[in-house]
Formats: sequence, C-alpha cells, structure tokens
Amino acid sequence: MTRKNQTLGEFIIENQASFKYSSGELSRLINSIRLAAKVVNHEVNKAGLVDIIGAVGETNIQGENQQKLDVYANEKFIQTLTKRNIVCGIASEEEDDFIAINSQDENHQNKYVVLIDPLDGSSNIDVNVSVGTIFSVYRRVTPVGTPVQLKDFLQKGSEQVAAGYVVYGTSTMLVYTTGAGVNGFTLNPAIGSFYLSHPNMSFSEEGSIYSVNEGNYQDFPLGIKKYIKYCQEEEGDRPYTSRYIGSLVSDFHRNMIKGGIYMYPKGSRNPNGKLRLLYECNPMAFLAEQANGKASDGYTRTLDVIPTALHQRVPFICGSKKMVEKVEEFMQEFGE
Ligand code: AHM
Ligand code: MG
Repeated sequence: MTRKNQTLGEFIIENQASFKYSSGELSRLINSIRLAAKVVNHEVNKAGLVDIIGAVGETNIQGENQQKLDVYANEKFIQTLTKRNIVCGIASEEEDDFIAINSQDENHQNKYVVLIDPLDGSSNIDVNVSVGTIFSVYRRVTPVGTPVQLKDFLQKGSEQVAAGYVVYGTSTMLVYTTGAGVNGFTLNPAIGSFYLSHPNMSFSEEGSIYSVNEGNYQDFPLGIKKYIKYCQEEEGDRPYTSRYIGSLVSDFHRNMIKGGIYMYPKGSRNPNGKLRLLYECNPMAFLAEQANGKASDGYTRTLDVIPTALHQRVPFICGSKKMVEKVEEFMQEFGE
C-alpha cells in the first residue's frame, strides 16, 4: 500500500509483508541505507562551508582522483552496514576488493550482499551540482554462515532483490525498488524524515530528452552517432532536446520524471563505456525496468549481462522504452 506523505519508515514496515522473502532483514537493510544517506546528506550540504572539498591525493582502482566526500560517503555506508550487522558482504566502487563481514562467525546468518557507489558524479561536488549514491542488493549464492565469495557479487542484474539511489539535489531524495515498482521519498531536512513524495514512478513510453556527453561524439559507434542525428534532425514537430548534467543519478532522475534517455556508449577513450556494470548500470537498469523503462548496452539487456569482474564497465543506454528501442534499431542497422 502506498499513501502520499507516508514516512519512509512507515512505508518500509507497511510494505514488508508484500516482499516475497520477507524476514525483516531487507527492511533493516533499507533502513540502514536511509540512515547513512542522512549522514552523508548532512556532509554534502556542508561541502561549500567547510574545507572538505578537494582531492586527497589517492586514486581509486579505476585510476581516478578520489575526493574527500567520496571517501567520507564510502566510510559512512560501509560503517553503517557493517556495525549494525546488516549484511554479509559489501562491494564498493571505491574499494579494490569486496569486504566480507563477520566471516569468521558461523552464527552470522545474514544473507544479503550490497554493492554501492557511495558518491557518484563526485567531480560535480565543488561546483554545486547534484551527486548521488547508488546501491544494489542481492541474496548471496554461497551458504549462509560461511565467508562470502566473489561469486556472491558477480550475479546477473536480474537477480537483484532491491536497488535504489539517493540524489543530493535541490532537495534530497531516496528512490528505490524491491521489485514491485519504484517509489521516491523526499527528505524534510528540518525533521530529518523522508516522506513518500513520488509514488509509483514511471518513465513515459516515449520521451523527449536525450542525455549524452556529446564531447565524445567523434568516438561513438556509428549507430549512436546516427541516433543523435535522428534526435537533432527529426522533421516537423521535433520533440527532442538535449540535457546532460554528467551526474548519472541526476540525469536518470530527471529523465524518469520527464521522459528521456541516458547514453554512455563505448568509444576509443572508453572501449567498454565508462560506467560500471555492478555499481551503476545494474541498479539503474533494475529501477528503469521497474518504472516501465528499458536498459541495454545497445544490443543486450543490461540485467542479462553475466559479470566477470567487480569493476567491469559496460556501454549503457537507459530510459524511456521506445527511445532505447530506437537506439537498438540504429545499432542493429549501423553497428560500430
Ligand atoms: P564517477 O563514478 O567517477 O563519478 O563517474 C560516473 C559519472 C556519472 O555520474 C556520469 O554520468 C558520468 O560519469 C559522466 O562522465 P563524463 O564526464 O565522461 O561525461
Ligand atoms: Mg560512479
């Protein structure tokens, strides 16, 4: 049951029974993410006030500069999920390897693993542009009570039991799915509670916004170039317009509300695309499908891709169904 103005806490309790494997464990997990999101939100909002911005000089496994808030968000999410004894394993975009929790304790019965991008789009922080947290939840495939293994994390996206994001924007929202539609909750910062503000979120079948870094145009596969030209040159009442923030969560969020498509194709600079299958593409693909949208690499459904490495990248095309299908037609016809 969804009722506008419900708090996220009430929503989680009321909807727990409708989750088919409900034991309260997933509810506790979502609650922990809600808590960590509030802590990170507090810090993100202070970013302009305190000297927290700037690279700490470390690079993450992808060779990119980490910024202080990335490190902070990573720590907060990992601490919250670890110390509260909620999950059996975590993989983070900011960590080289996965983290096994209480792996020596055979009484440890937790069955979920979380994959997280603690602060996506962090190159936007120091210019006051929205950033986000993306998370993805799977049931482990190895026996409960034993240490988690890589295969618990390398599951197809279609096996996700929950996924969502937090967007730290003009207002802060937590948007998530447990496989029964997508609901969005807005934080009231005065009270510190998330309220259901966007029940049953959905992409329109057709959209009008295309979001892509056109600075990489020369690099794109021919099918993508042709699609962009199609959006630009469509005769008559041309519906398309371009919007690109360069912050996946914000671009996705806007497109889901207004109707549109997000694309990060491959190119010679990014031979497999830039985005990570496990931390970015799969959770967004699960949300998209739950919201009547679609996600693929231009040929294959994102949720069907079999992962081979924790930090694997894939091309990502995601949004309103008819727009994604159009890109797939162009890829079929013109290919690379
Ligand atoms: P990040 O995980 O290092 O923050 O990179 C992911 C971000 C996405 O949020 C965004 O859509 C994309 O990178 C933008 O990339 P580009 O600057 O190449 O357009
Ligand atoms: Mg990221």
